[in-house]
Amino acid sequence: SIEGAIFDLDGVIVDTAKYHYSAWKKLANMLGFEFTEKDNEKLKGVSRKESLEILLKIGGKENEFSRAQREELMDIKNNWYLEYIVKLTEDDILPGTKETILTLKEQGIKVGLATASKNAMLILERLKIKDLFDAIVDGTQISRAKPDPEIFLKCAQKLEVDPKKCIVFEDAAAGIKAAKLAGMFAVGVGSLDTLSEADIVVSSLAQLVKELN
Ligand code: B16
Ligand code: MG
Repeated sequence: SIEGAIFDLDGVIVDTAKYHYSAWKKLANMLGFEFTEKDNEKLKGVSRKESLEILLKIGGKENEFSRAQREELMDIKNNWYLEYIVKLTEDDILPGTKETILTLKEQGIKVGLATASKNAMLILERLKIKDLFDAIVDGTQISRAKPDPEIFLKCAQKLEVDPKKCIVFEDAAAGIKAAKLAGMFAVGVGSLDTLSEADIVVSSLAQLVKELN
């Protein structure tokens, strides 16, 4: 039986994935190349640093920048991203999110958040949902990015729940892989095309709520 539920943030609870995409696209254009929505799938759930590596490779510029310049590029991208984030409000919480979390809690299931984002605390403050979680693990607390299972195992540990008794809600292929490597039940939130490794796929948490009712 399930004792813990772990949520991804970007793309599951709030649609920041589109802001990440806009900011990365702007960076690619600044560097002189195109960056498509399909390219962007490879960045979902992946750390900022690794995202930049993937992006530079797509533009054929993987050998062009020093470490210091790469830090600068990441800062530029993050500042663009933050311009969107500071405007987030409670209305940006995706439909079905609160209902899903509250339903789980009513059943005595502990609820955690596991996100690769280093901006997570800011986002949670904007959305006013920090208190909904019994445990939070963000990008500042992990050393290995998804698809490594570290983030989910750490969250289960904080929740004091056996990883095998956890269910994960994820929108990224890398996150589904991480959840499966952690021995958890993985719910893909999005499309079957990209999330085929998940145990089940729902199009959104709103759809899940509708199906459960
Ligand atoms: P930041 P998640 C991930 O969040 C995003 O999916 C990914 O696209 C992003 O690069 C990563 O966070 C790092 O975010 O630049 O804010 O530190 O999906 O794991 O909640
Ligand atoms: Mg995500």
